[in-house]
Amino acid sequence: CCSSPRPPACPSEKCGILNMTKITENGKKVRKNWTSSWTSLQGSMLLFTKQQGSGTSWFGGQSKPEITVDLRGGSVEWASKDKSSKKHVLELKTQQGTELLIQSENESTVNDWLRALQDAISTHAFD
Ligand code: I3S
Repeated sequence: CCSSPRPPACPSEKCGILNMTKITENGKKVRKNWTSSWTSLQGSMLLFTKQQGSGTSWFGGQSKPEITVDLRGGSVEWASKDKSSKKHVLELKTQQGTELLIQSENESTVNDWLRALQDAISTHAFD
């Protein structure tokens, strides 16, 4: 992970750029809004920071995570076809009733994230 220039909040267990959208928030369906986000796994927390431009813009910007997901008590799996027309989509559900889709055009990237998220969920299951 993390070739230079090095974004903030990295190294962590896992980080990289993914497309993501919320589909449900606190149990309520919300409109999809796919965005490319810097995604960083830190312990039981998954942080998304919206990408503002490319490359060096990670420096000096306000790259405060926009969405922080608590993975404890959550679940992750391959999203069913009816959730999205995109390829390689994971569905992440939190205990708080938020559902996110995360996606990349690169299948192995998504496979790696699936494993990392499953690991984090099981490692922190009894925190
Ligand atoms: O599940 P949906 O409603 O087919 O999701 C698509 C829409 O959200 C669409 O935007 P509009 O809200 O303007 O219709 C998005 O542009 C698409 O990307 C969404 O579908 P995919 O299949 O890409 O997740």
